[in-house]
Amino acid sequence: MSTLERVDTPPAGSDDDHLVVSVVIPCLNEEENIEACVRSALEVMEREGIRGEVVVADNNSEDRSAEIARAAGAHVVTETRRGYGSAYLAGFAAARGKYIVMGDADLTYDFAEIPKFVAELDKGSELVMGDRMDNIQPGAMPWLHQYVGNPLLSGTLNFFFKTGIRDAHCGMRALRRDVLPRLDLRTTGMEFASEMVIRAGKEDLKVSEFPIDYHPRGGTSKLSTFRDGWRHLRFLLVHSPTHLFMLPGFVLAVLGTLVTAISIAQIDIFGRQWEIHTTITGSLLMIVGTQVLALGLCAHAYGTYFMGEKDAWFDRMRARFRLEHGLVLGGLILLIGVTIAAIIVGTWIANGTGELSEERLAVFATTLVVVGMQVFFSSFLLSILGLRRR
Ligand SMILES: Nc1nc2c(ncn2[C@@H]2O[C@H](COP(=O)(O)OP(=O)(O)OP(=O)(O)O)[C@@H](O)[C@H]2O)c(=O)[nH]1
Ligand SMILES: [Mg+2]
Repeated sequence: MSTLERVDTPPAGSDDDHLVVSVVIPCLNEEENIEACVRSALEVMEREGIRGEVVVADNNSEDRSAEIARAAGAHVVTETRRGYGSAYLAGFAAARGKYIVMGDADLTYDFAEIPKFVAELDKGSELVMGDRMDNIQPGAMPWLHQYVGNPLLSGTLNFFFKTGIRDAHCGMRALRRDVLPRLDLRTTGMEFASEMVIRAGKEDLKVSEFPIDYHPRGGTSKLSTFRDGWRHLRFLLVHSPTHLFMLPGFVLAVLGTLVTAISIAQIDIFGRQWEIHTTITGSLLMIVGTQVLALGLCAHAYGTYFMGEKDAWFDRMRARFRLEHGLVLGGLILLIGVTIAAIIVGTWIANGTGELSEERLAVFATTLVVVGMQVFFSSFLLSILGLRRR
């Protein structure tokens, strides 16, 4: 018997299931803890009259986790590809309940909270998050995670994606199983926790959050502080071209333009004029800023056309601007650069091709030519990315 009330329930995968809850537990070498986790989840559901099952997604554990989980009453599925996300994806595929409650196999979370998660889903939430932040028991979380890693990653996630979730990496959460196709989760590692919250935000799911306790772990941690922290951060960055490219690109381009303008106009700052070295710095900043902006636009286009991202800002931009606008803008910038260069050469010839000391202006003219070409060709690349769009 792998589930409660299995007797009258149809086989796995059937739509006629009447199971309300599937508790899905990812498990990698947790033989010290898994029995207590499975039993407590089954017991609380039985006590509260919740028709439920426990699915243990075993990540090919090398210890006795799988057989212990099975003996304790869980339905065990094996996922050979390692990773927290891989384990969950396999567990979700096997789950049959209307709701899914997620929790680690390490006794850090209290499965007695299951009814509260169910009540929130019954009230209309589509994703319910636990919030550990005010109830972390002594020894439950290393200080580096509690005071640096978690606030930094949750802060970055909320700055980028405005989810408003306080504890975005909490491992105890619950969701309606029918929102899984909309979430379309894909990541295989610990960043799965971030992916779910971000996707829920993008899909405008009804999300609620309530405080839960976080207890010290049994057995050994599978979390690698820097590797897993970086996987989270990398995920946040590559899913937000606005913060990865557009903002830094904009700052670099504006700064470069300012620095170049100040040195060309010979404006005194700090009691001295900025000379050729400053112009070169400004010029390089302008070029790299333009490049980063162009990469950002291409990343937005890729997300919109190939990854089904709903990107209101990019949609407004592409409704307003066409390829020809980019070509005209690039051509204009290039033309201004060429004109300035022609004036420098013309004046020099008119003065009898003698001394030439228009370095700052020459750097500026060259910069405009380069930037103009960047805009021109990037516009074509953007257009190419949109060729196969539906
Ligand atoms: N890290 C990790 N966890 C896995 C993997 N496969 C399954 N798991 C399970 O996923 C859950 C989360 O892993 P934990 O080691 O508890 O990570 P954590 O909760 O972020 O950190 P702790 O504070 O140490 O509990 C546990 O139940 C693991 O057994 C895997 O490949 N990597
Ligand atoms: Mg854990």
